[in-house]
Amino acid sequence: MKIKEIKVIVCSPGRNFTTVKIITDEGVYGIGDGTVNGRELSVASYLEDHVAPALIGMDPLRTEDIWQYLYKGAYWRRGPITMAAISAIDMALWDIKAKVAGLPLYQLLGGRSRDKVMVYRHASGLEISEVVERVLAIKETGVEAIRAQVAIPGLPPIYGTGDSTDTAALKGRGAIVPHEEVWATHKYLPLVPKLFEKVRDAVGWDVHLLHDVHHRLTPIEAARLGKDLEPYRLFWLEDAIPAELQEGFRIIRQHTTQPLAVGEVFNSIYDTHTLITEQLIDYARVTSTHAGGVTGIKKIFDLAAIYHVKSACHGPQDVSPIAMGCNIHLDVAIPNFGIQEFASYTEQMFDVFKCAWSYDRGYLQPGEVPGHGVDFDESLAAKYPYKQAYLPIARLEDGAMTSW
Ligand code: CS2
Ligand code: MG
Repeated sequence: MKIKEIKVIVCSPGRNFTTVKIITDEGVYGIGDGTVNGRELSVASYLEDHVAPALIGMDPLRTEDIWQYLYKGAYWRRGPITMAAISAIDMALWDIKAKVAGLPLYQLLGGRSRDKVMVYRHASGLEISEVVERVLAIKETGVEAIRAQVAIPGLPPIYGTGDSTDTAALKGRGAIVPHEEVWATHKYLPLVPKLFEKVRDAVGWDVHLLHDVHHRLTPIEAARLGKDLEPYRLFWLEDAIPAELQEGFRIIRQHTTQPLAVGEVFNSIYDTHTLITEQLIDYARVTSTHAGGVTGIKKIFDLAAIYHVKSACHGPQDVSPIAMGCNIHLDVAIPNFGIQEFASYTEQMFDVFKCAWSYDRGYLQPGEVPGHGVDFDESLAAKYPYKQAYLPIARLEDGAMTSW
């Protein structure tokens, strides 16, 4: 079997996605997700200009060798664009391999280790009372784990609180530019424990509660927040500090028993190995789109398993339904599954990406069809052309740039 053709398609059924389709000389094909939010065209260009031409004629079943060819073979290693391209190819190749085997992907990853995949869903709002209502409403739908976020009084709504801001490009300076958010740590820090006091009171102790800091604190601020949240026993505190400073987690760890999660922006095992081997985190949030596909995140989760670190694949809407499918197959198979983020998708997205995986009352199932079980409607996708969009940026109240 040989790789005959590689198509790269960028479409926008409500948001932008970069999708790869690998077609073999025997007619079997596989699809993969290479979406990097706000950088979709860069991944497409890397794939089209540099990756696809080199892979034509190769044996698609050599998933590990092709992964190494693209990773070790490239002098310029790692980075979100390169790794998203490798991820997309890798997912498509595993799809082909599992289709050829006539098995759902999870069977090739060791078979089932569990019956179902627990998810967490998002509750957010401008006021604490609004968030509490949403948490209760989500709980009513059978969900057992909920992330709660609230806007900071006196500041405009930010990421994860009001309307979604994560594709909010604005017209300005004669072009489309990123939406700008305002951040004030001293207003945020006392607010979050108040939020969780109210949420915990309302929801009781059977529901797991999570919170995403989105990389906005320093280590000592995060340590303070972790201590203040201890009475409410969060499932985790996510992305407490900018993720690239792995040493910073030592400071947080010294001060709080609050479980910690990080990794949605990581793209290789080297971004996270200190955090894992020093047991500085509890959950690794890498996802198949950004950390090297099925092959890449399996390596990370296998290392993590040795150090009591569990999986928690990133799963917002910009991780496409294809990558969500791959994540779910890994989630059922690996021994150290923790939780799966699930923001779900719109009907328009589900029309373009046909999924064998399914969601019901707080749990996901991978489906039993051969491959990863997600197909892509190319002609429908063509009706939704790419639309320029950005992730927001964040500034302090004095106008200085800050992490988001
Ligand atoms: C978030 C994401 O899902 C999460 O936890 O942090 O919404 C993230 O901001 C986006 O995926 C960025 O593209
Ligand atoms: Mg996050």
